[in-house]
Amino acid sequence: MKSVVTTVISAADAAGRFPSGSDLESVQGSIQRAAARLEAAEKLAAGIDAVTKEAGDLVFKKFPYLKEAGQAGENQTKVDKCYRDIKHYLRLINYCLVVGGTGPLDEWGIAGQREVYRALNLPTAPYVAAFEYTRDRACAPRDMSPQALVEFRAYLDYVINSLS
Ligand SMILES: CCC1=C(C)/C(=C/C2=NC(=C\c3[nH]c(/C=C4\NC(=O)[C@H](C)[C@H]4CC)c(C)c3CCC(=O)O)/C(CCC(=O)O)=C2C)NC1=O
Repeated sequence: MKSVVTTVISAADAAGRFPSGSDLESVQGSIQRAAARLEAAEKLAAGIDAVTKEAGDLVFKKFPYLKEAGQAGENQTKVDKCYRDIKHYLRLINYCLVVGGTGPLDEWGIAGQREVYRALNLPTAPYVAAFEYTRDRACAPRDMSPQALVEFRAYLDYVINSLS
């Protein structure tokens, strides 16, 4: 799985050299932020059901048309899949916080997502709204420390950008 460490090592290996000073600086920067990331991962895991519910509720409040016939939230099965999708992304964000890189999101969440949503006729704006809401609602020190919140928000922004 891709992380800052594997990325640096494989780039150096491909070039047949030792990691450079700036390579090592980026590894060191990531390790220095590890405590904040692990705190964010722990707090997110503890609150994942509540965070998912709030974000999903926001989606159907902000886009009530989704519950109309023929739309992506027209029945309970589809509504449940929507909340499930939000939780999938949050779980992948949790993995990224642990790994210290975007590998889990890139490999399991983002690769192919556009094709899937296009094929299923799912609008992406509601996903964006869900994660923007989560990003803006999360608050330090109530939910986690300011440093942990920076790390959590960075991956939320990464998901938002991938869907925007
Ligand atoms: C781990 C990474 C991962 C992701 C991200 C993922 C997404 C994902 N969401 C799906 C479906 C779905 N996703 C939704 C979601 C929504 N409904 C709404 O009203 C909103 C617009 C939206 C929530 C924000 C719906 C309704 C379906 C079913 C669509 C259908 O059957 O027509 C499907 C098709 C397979 C299925 O029906 O389960 C995938 C692959 N699967 C994965 O494994």
